[in-house]
Amino acid sequence: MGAEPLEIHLDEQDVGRGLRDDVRGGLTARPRWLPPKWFYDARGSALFDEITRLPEYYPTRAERAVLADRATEIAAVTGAKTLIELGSGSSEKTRLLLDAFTRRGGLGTFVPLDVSVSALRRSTEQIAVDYPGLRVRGIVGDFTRHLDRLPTGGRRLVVFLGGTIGNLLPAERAEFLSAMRAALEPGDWFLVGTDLVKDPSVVVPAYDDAAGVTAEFNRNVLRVVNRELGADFDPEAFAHVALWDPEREWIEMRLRASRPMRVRVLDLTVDFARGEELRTEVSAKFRPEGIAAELAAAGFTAHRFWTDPGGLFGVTLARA
Ligand code: AVJ
Repeated sequence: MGAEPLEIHLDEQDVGRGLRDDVRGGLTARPRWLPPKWFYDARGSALFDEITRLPEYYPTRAERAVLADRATEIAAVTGAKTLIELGSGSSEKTRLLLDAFTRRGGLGTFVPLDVSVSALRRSTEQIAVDYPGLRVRGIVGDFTRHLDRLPTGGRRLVVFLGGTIGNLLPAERAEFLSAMRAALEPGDWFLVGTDLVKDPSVVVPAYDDAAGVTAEFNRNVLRVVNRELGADFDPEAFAHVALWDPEREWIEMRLRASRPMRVRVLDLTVDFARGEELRTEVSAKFRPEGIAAELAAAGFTAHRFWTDPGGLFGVTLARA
């Protein structure tokens, strides 16, 4: 059947405006920050795929183990007609669900939503080839803004994998979960993957790998800003930092200026002192009781919670 043309809810103008607003807001704030969604141009998406194969980066393998174990059960319990994936990227692990739904029968449509046009083009074309008979409707959109644009009707299962929900700050997370619940009807389902709190000696290397792939991924945001906004960051002059925050139970990625620098971007002149840091990502880790409480606060009922055998990563199936 082939994938349907991508549905664009975020055009180049919106993306450009969003990036300019984030750069203006984040680079004039103290401490400085940039939101992680800007990592994912074609090169950033490829680097992230490389991260998922690193020996230190356990979340992808751990989540895949849960899905491999539970996909048949998820298909049976939800009986979904439409599978929607938020922040779908390559949709590689989602194939475990698509396989289970294919065995079971009854799934008609797959709707991946992502900010990355390049990732979405590749994944929708491949999935349409590999799952003939499945309607594949890719949506270019931002899961913090476009939940009201999801297809309605039929029994829906929305999946949000990889622990990407951990990129949202706690207040943003509460807002996202409420919007998610509001976009669903009673009887629809929500499947969410969350990396779990564990010893920093395991978490930190996952965000600071020996081969330096995560460092390149981190610096890629500066390349995106250079290309899209004509900034003159010297990415090589920024060191990759991954830091565990024990109070907030999250990992922060930062870029640390290795020398004093003056950067020009938009109409701004941004001076970095040597050692000054720019926060580029928060990746929150969760406790099972915290996940259930956050879902309940948004109006979901947590139905099942599973982990991989190592207890590294959690997957929750909740009902709207
Ligand atoms: C795709 C957001 C889940 O937070 O672990 C990987 C991104 N950042 N290495 C994560 C990421 C650094 C990843 N998520």
